[in-house]
Amino acid sequence: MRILLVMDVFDLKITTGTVANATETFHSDIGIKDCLITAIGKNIGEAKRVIDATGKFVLPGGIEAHCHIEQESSGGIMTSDDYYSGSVSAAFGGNTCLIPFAAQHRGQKLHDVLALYHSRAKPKSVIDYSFHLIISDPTDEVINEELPKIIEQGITSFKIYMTYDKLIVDDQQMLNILAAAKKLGALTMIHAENNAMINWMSEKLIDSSHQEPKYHALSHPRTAESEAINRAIALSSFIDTPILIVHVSTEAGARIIAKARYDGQKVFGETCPQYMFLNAQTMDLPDMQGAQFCCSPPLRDRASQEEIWRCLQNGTFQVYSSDHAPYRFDETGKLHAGKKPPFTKIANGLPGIETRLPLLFSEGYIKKRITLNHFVALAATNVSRIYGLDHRKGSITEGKDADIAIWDPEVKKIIKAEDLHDNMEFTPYEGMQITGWPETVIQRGKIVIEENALKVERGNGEFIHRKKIDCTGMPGRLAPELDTNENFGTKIDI
Ligand code: DUC
Ligand code: ZN
Ligand code: ZN
Repeated sequence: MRILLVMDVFDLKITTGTVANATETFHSDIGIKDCLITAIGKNIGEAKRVIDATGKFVLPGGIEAHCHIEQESSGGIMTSDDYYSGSVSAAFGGNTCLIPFAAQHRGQKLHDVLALYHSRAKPKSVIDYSFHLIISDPTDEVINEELPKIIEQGITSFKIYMTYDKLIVDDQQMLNILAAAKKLGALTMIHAENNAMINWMSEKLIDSSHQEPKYHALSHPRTAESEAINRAIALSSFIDTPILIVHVSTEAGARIIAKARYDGQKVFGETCPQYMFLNAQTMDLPDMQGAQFCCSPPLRDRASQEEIWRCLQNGTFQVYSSDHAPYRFDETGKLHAGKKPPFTKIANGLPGIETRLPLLFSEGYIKKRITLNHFVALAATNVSRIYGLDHRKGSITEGKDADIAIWDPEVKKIIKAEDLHDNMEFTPYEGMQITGWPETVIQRGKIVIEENALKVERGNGEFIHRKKIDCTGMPGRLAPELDTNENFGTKIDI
């Protein structure tokens, strides 16, 4: 009896908050012991430490599932954030888990790529992490020998590019990767833009001396995105394997995803804050400042912002990620090719890992465009399921990691670059007024952020082994030409 009493003492208890998951909201205390949520209810017992969350929202820690941290671009430019500053910034923005990219450049072995990214993340990340693997060189050895080992190491998602001359995979290579993903239980993320259209437009613009940053937007036409999304879906549904189209910027692209889902194909969609909160007008700022807003796909117009919002509200997009790709406004980043480079030589990407959730909370939940539960789904729960983390993360449930963000829904802030914790000197969201911010962030029961201060050492984060994608309950069928019941019994080994 005595022993039981001792065991009942929690390491931490969060009391009287409004707790929300993706499916319910309730008032309850939460008990945490040995890194896990072990009790949810009233009168749950004593704790060594108590956090009074009266008037606060107690939510699952955010999972940032698309960010570029300590990653060299295909042009050899390093992001300004390493695993320390990137993870600290993520934590201040209410996240407790990251899935950045481990990028294979051509000629590299996957084993070496992963060893490199593990060595970057392990000593520095203050929150838990995994990696998505970028595949740019799908040789037979990569497909047949290396990928199976990667999956066994708990890395169960790949990203491929349909554009960028040094990353692009052609349609046949895509089929090889998609087939491997199907066999291995991986999800393939796709950067869908038509490379030829981009190169063709870029040449025309540069040849006619239109080289300022704003022309980056014109060089990536909307149709380049929709054509590539169509093709990606055609290829993946041919072999009936799930894909996720990342950073969708257009209504046309979103409609193709919505239709494919309606038609029973295994397709997920992601969008990002920049397509909801920004538009291409800022790319015309003087003195090269427009370079700060160059990302791919590019910012669109005001009407697009509304359309992307609508597709987030109606569920076309299940994933909302920052696509944090931080390049400073200097020769280490945006202006690496000189003080006034043509738009084709400006580093591509925007920072936003810390502002992702506060922007959605304020503009989405506070302004009643989404419910609190939908906010939680987009912050954490959907990606925990899609990317195989839900055995540990993504909801406030007994037995799961005690990864929790306590939000003050009333605090008002103005976003300023100087207040953020990434290694950037600008934010594209400078001056935006925000209501609500995460004030306490807890990882596996340990306080990471409290009273605007970091409370853990570098290396506090752990690598999380992810599950394979579970296609149970997803619609979709193999193309008849591949199906032995329909193709004269021909066995085609995919
Ligand atoms: N793709 C990304 O996913 N992020 C930044 C730039 C890009 O092209
Ligand atoms: Zn991309
Ligand atoms: Zn990205």
